[in-house]
Amino acid sequence: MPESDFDKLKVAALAGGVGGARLADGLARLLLPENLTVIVNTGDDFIHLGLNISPDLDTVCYTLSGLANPATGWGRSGETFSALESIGELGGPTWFRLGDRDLGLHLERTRRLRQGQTLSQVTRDFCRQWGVRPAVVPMSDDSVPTWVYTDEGELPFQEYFVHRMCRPRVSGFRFAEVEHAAPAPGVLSALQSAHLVVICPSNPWVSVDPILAVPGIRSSLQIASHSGKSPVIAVSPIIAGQTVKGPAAKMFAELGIEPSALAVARHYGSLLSGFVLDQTDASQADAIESLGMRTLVTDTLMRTPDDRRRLAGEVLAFGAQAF
Ligand code: FO1
Repeated sequence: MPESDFDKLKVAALAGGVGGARLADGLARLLLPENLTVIVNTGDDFIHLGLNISPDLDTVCYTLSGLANPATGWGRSGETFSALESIGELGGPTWFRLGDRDLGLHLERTRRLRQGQTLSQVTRDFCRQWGVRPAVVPMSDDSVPTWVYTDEGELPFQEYFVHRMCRPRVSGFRFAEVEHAAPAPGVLSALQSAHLVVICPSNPWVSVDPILAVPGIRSSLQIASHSGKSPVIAVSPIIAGQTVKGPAAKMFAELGIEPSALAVARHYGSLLSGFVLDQTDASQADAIESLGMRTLVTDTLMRTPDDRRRLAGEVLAFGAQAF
């Protein structure tokens, strides 16, 4: 499919952390902005230092606006940490590395939420200020915090993931109150009108499952996929048994799941029309196809902005074959 044909494609992408944000950025480089909606996990959100923090939403917005720290993938480039140092001097918590500029965002978001604006309204406005043109939408405006079942009891997600560096042994996850959550405005309409749905290379268990658990989202994907109207394509976040970022491989092992592209494909199962896996995992392609989905084997590692664009182009061309 020539790149010019991408102008006709309407895409909804589901994204969590850094890998998801990078593929979303590749998609944004190829699609018309009005044809891309990025639906983002907010299960990682938490209140810290009295502020509303939305790590995955911020990672996506910073990445799409070119403000992201290229080394970590989260937070902003060229950050300073004077406020955090000052908090530390006073004996406050410094385990969650909030930079000065990033803190400005959290202060302003918290102020607006307290005034009664919704998370999707605040996000839309921040994106406009940053010049981010595709729609970036939280999965829900309701709070759906992820809790982690561990051998040390139930822990809030960031406590487990960042503070405890995934050291406690994990046995499962809970998305609190998700049954009462509503998809944020624009989520279901984006899924219903998309020609193609892309599940970005984000952790299936903690970044994508919270999105799918919001009532109405999984069923919209199921209808899209099964009716053949809009294929659902997932990109594996696992390359050669490892995650590119984050300690998810340890998490998988503790959950009794072999960290592999095949395990990810099995996890999404019949939701998918197609699956994109890394060339180092090519030997798993036949087993994945036997699950009833087509496969694309390619280089899925996104080191540079050019890689994001190339991978996004391959995903779009692969998805569009069935469209
Ligand atoms: N991840 C870390 O591993 N350590 C941090 O100190 C940290 C700070 C941080 C600050 C703002 C932000 O938006 C994200 C931040 N992250 C940090 C990343 C983040 O918490 C996780 O990677 C995601 O929640 C998982 O997708």
